Amino acid sequence: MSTVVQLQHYVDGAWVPGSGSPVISYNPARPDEIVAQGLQAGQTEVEQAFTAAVAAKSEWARTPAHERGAVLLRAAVVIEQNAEAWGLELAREEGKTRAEGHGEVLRAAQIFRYYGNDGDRAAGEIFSSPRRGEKILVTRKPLGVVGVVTPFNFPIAIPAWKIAPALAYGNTVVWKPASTVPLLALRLAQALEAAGLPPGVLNLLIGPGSMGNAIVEHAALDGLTFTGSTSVGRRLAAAAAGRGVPVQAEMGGKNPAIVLADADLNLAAEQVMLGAFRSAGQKCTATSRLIVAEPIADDFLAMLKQRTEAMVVGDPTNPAVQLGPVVNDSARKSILDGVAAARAQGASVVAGEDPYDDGDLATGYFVPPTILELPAGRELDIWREELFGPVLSVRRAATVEQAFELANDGEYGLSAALFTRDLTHALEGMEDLDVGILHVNSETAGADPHVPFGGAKKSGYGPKEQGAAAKDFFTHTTTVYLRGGAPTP
Ligand code: UN1
Repeated sequence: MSTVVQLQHYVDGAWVPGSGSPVISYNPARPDEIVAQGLQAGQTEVEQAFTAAVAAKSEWARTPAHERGAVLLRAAVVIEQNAEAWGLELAREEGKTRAEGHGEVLRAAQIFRYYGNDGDRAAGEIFSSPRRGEKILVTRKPLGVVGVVTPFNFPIAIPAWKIAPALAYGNTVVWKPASTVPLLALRLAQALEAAGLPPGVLNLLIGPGSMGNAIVEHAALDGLTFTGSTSVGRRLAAAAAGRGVPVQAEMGGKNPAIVLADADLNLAAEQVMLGAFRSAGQKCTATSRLIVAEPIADDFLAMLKQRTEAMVVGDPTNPAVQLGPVVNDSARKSILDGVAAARAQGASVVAGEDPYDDGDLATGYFVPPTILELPAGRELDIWREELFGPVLSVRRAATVEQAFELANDGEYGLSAALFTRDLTHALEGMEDLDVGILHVNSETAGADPHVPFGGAKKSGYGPKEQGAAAKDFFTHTTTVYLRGGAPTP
């Protein structure tokens, strides 16, 4: 039995116990096991965090970008050195497999390394002027104090995507991670502390959802970046916009994989399985819809059924396990309710058992990997609503055009995967699929730190994340019309 970690908050360079109500995080594979516990932050800590972030902001903004980057690079080393141990903690607290947990921690290090080096890249632009003796410069400045609100499903990678660029570009941060999976937030703050981040530049508050409101309503807030559910994201974005605060929100997805008749079916089956079931489907980029060409549909569904039934479900810290639990009991209930509703509305089960009702899989928050085929020509909620679990809905398409129409059906447009060996179809997909991220012959999830990440349509709001796109959110530009005076004699 591992030790219980004591949760604390990081405010103005010090670890503090918090003045709010108790918070406990459990192992979702064995809910009688406590992973971490402590007291939540309260309004007192929110005030202290903002005071510290405001006090630190001008000095951090003035620190040369190279020096800010050096702190991030040192943090990357600390994260990497701890990747095994923190990856295991992540698997224990969130429920993704140990290999995925380890991979996520390494990914956080990679993100810190990318932004750590950004201080040595271009810092602005220079234009010619229509007037003699003048140059026009576009320089960048940090927003100031940025609120960072992050979800449970990538408890270190998503914070890294937001915090690394926020700090690299000279902002100070007040950060509220999801209180259901708080442990990796502590680890990230510890890495930055060990790397020599000055006090007040990053403030970590573990608190309830309502703390997101306290952050967005705070008078000292200069920007807000959020990843999480559509309903919370829209509410926070509206509140931020109402106060004139710039906002970046990454929200829902209902991402399709489209398997055309000419696809490499083994590759497509392997990738659809990864997209649908890794992290138990708890990714905004997970594959939750499959659109399969009619002529190959029976064969392809048989391949998926066989692979789904062979999946090893269990404690994610066991290296043989491929699918762990979902994050908590209410997630399990809402996913199972969604499956039951789809079945009641006419969906048929391609693969998937009834809910686990005895043994460890019933005690933990496990959901059987499930594939449902939806009846043609009928509207089912599961086709449009994000379940955030290991559930894939399937429809057949008679033509490529119909496949793309089905893929574009819905309010989200985060990512899509297109499986084809025909270049013409790949090019048509690039043109016609209304998404922020398109994978040709790979799964819908995955993101590299040096390129933009984010959705089309209602999946996101505000500038995209990562790569050069992050700069658009975390800085504002000043256009400088630069002339000299008369030459001194
Ligand atoms: C990935 O696809 O590997 O909330 C990352 C999410 C996304 C991150 C996806 N913002 O799931």
